[in-house]
Amino acid sequence: MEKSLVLIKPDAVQRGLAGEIISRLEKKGLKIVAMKMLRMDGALAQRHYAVHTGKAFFNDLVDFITSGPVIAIVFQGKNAVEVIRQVMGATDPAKASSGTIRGDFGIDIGHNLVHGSDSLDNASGEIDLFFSAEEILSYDRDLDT
Ligand code: DAT
Ligand code: MG
Repeated sequence: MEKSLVLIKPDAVQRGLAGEIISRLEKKGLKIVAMKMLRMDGALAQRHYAVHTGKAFFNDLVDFITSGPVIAIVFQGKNAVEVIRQVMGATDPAKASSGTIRGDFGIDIGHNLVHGSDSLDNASGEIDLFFSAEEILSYDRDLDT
């Protein structure tokens, strides 16, 4: 079963939207298998967003993601990577469809509330940045059977 990394970004924590975001992903059917709150430092931010190094928005992105606490969550489920991207909506909240997290709660591409891994390969690398193997739990839920 696929696993993907979600970050509830500093703007969502500040605005009291953490529960709403977790709830939407949980209600979709995804299972939380790891979760922690942390303040990312510059080194972690640069590694997490390494693919964007050198882009015009990179420094603002690192400043933003380190500006306050985030909640890092590993969600597990069928097609978790793609399903999470659908529930999140398009990168630019101004263009994201209504009914998605970004479409319903955001307007600014630099403050788009939530991160979700964009491929299975990247999910695995991103999960390893935030969690040790022991922090990722394996358990059954009644609704999965
Ligand atoms: P996503 O978060 O949807 O995977 P991404 O990986 O292309 O999007 O970019 C990472 C983050 O960088 C994104 O969530 C918000 C910011 N970002 C992307 N493109 C941007 C742009 N053109 N201007 C400002 N910030 C941008
Ligand atoms: Mg991305």
